[in-house]
Amino acid sequence: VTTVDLGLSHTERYTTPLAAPKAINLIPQPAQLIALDGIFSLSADCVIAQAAPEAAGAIRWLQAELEQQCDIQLPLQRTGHIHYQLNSQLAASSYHLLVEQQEIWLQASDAAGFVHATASLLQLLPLTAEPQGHYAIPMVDINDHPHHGYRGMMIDCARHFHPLSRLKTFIDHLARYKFNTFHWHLTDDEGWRIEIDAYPELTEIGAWRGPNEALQPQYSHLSERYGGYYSKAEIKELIAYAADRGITIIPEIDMPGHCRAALKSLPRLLQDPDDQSQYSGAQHYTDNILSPALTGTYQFITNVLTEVAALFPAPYVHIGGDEVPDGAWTESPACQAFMAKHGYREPMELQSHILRFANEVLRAKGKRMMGWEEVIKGGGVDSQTVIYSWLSEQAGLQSAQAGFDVIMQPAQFTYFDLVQGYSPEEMGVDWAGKLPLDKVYSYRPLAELDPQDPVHQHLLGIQGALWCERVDTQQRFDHMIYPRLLALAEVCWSQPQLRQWDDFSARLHGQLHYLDQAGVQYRRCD
Ligand code: TNX
Repeated sequence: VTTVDLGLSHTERYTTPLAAPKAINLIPQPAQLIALDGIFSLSADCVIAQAAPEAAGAIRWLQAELEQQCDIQLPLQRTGHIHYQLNSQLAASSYHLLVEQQEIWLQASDAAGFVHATASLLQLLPLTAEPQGHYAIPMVDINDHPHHGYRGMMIDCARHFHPLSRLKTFIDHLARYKFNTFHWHLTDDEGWRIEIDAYPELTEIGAWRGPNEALQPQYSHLSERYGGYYSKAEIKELIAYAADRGITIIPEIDMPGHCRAALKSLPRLLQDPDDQSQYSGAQHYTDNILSPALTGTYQFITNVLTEVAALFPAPYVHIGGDEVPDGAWTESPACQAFMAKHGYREPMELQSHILRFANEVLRAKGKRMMGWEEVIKGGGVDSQTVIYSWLSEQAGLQSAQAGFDVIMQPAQFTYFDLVQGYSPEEMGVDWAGKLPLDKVYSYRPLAELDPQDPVHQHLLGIQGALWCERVDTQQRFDHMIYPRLLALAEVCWSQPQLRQWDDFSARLHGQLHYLDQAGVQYRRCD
């Protein structure tokens, strides 16, 4: 065993992976890794020992991955070589992984810990078998725990529809890199992607573009319908699939802005016929905002959120709340009367009115509301609302200082729709600058704050986001996400003092071989 002293306390003693007998390229970097001499030979003769119910999902995931990667089907029997053991001494989400010559031990105190231990084991698995047919897993002793509790990725499935199979593969990768949350952006101006029993129009109309349809005139030249939605059965399937892999799915129903698909699908309920307001949002839509003055708006919110709350087991629902532009609601007699009735002076108070209503619906269903940072405008929402800060690091700091729990998703460091290099052919937007891999890696949330400042308690974690205005194919999806996802994984998980760019780049090469084998069309590194 070669131990390298990095000047850390003895509890943080760390062995650099470079000292391992075989290259160990774990991402994210674990808190403590000791490389041992020798290998465990994994073959079709290996057996997984039956374990506590907390390990059931992780075991199913291990079996699925080994079948896919190695064509090996490991049985589950009373005794075996691979042991999932409950260890109540370990903190939530942390794990101990010990690979010995004859046995593998995965210890955790909860389902999340077992999944993360499995992720490390899967990363130790070589890409090719030895000539004798077995896979040589290097012997290691790993003690590991996450730095940030919430480690998420948002995918915009509204601007373009991503088929369920694409999302499943993506969830496999989220789990492999120890994320624990998938934020599912299901509705927007360009599409409504979730089946709602109360309003079949939302998916009959709102999920499709072209030919000759009202939703997106610029796509009316298309000769075939283009788009899609997720049925409730498919959503349940994805929730269960993600749950095995330790991933919670948080649904987002964006309101009161970004609602064009809903408005065009349900004009009888949602359209204010006398609204002459002139506005144009960030994406130039002039007709995408729910009206606070229509009873239909509240019926719609109640019915949709009730079905969403029943479908998703997560304790949270995200209600959007972003990008309502100036000018909204200003030239509507109904909105003016509504403002006078409630004594509101600013149009933004109307947004708060709608969001507070949504919050009541969710609270009655036992759910906590989440929203983009603009939800604190115009009188704002309940202080229990979780705020996703996206415009800047500074805005996140302010929300946390105001007492909100925050998820940091600053565009400058976490928006994977941003270009990632300097060539003019580079795909992506640059309204928040360029976002090369090393910039993602450099992100430190709330770094300006004194480490002892109690405001840190309001930082729940970090999220990356793929907005998909321009992401319509698997190739583009992969190109924008990978390998930046791996840099973000380490930002989310690893202890800050263990994060070193050169070391990460070296380990990344090992992971890129895996992505190649898995057919991921990642952006080549410079
Ligand atoms: C801002 S971030 C948006 C999205 C866009 C994205 C493009 C946020 C809450 N809203 O609607 O797709 O910028 O980068």
